[in-house]
Amino acid sequence: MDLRQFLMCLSLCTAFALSKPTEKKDRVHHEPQLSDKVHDDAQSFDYDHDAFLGAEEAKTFDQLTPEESKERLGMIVDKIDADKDGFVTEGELKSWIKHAQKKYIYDNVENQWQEFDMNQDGFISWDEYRNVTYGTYLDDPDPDDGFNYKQMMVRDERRFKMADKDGDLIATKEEFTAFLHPEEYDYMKDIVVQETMEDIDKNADGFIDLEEYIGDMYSHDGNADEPEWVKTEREQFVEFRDKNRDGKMDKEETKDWILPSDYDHAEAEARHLVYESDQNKDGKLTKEEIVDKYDLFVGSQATDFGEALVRHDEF
Ligand SMILES: *[C@@H]1O[C@H](CO)[C@@H](O)[C@H](O)[C@H]1NC(C)=O
Ligand SMILES: [Ca+2]
Ligand SMILES: [Ca+2]
Repeated sequence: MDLRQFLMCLSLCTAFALSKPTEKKDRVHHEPQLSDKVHDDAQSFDYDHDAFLGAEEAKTFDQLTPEESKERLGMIVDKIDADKDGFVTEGELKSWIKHAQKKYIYDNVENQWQEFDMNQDGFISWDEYRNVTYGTYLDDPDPDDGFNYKQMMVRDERRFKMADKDGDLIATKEEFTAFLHPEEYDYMKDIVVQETMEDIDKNADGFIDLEEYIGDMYSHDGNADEPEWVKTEREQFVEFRDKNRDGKMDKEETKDWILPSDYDHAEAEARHLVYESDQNKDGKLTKEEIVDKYDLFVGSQATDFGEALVRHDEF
C-alpha cells in the first residue's frame, strides 16, 4: 500500500480499522514513473506516447489514422500553450506531462464527486462531506465497533481546512482533489508530514524515535529474531533519517523521508521532446514542429502497424 492509498484509506475507509501490519509498510511517496515501457526511441516511441498522453489516452491514439492523430494532436497543442503565444515551451510541456500523468487522480475525484456534492451545486462543503462520511456516526456517536470516528473526523476537518485555500469551508474541485490527494500538492505537504508523524509518534512528544520508527513497520513476533530488513531499517534511521543525530526525527527529517525530492521525470521528458522536434533550434515548439513529429508524441495505426511487423519478425 503506498502513501496515496493509505491516506485515501484514512479518509474513506473509516469503517475498517487498520490492523497492525506484519509486513514492511511503505510510507514513502515517490513520483510515479511516466510509463512502464522502456525508453528506447530506436525501438519505438511507446514511452514518449505514455509520458505525453498518459498510458490510457495513449492507447486510444493507436486506433486512429495518421491524419486523425495529427488533428487531435493539433488540438492538444492549443491546450498545452497555456499563455497562447503560439509557442510551446519546455515549461508548458512539463506541466502538460504532469497533468496527463495525474489523470487517474482526476478520474478518481470525478468518480467520488457525485456522492459528496449532495445539493449538486458544483462544490463540496465540509458539511456535505461530513454528513456523507460520518452521518451514521453523528446519528449514533457511541458505536460498538471500537473505531475512533471522532478523531478521524477532527483530522479530516483539519485537512479539509488546509485544502480549502480561501477558507470558506466549501471545496472547489481543485481543493477537493488536494484534500483527497494531499501528497500531490506542495501546499499540503506539511499536513501530510503532520498526519504521518501523529500516526507513528506513539508517545506524542512531537518526534519519531527509533523504536517508534521500527514499530510502525514491524511488530515483534514473540522472541523471534528480527528479520534482516528490520536491521537494515535501524541502520537507515541512524545513518540517513536522523540527519542531525539527536536520536529522533523531527518534522524536517520526516519530510525528507516520506516526501523525497525525486528525479523529475516530467522535466527530463519535456526537454527530450523539445530537443527532438525543435527544427529551428529556438528552444520552443510551434504547432507545426510538433505535428511534423507527430509519431514521437502520439501513436496511430501507422506506427502500430510498423510495430506489429517488428513483433512479427521476432517469431
Ligand atoms: C447535515 O446533516 C444535518 C443533520 O441531519 C442537517 O441539518 C444539515 O442540513 C446537513 N447538511 C448538509 C449540507 O447536507
Ligand atoms: Ca473554498
Ligand atoms: Ca533528528
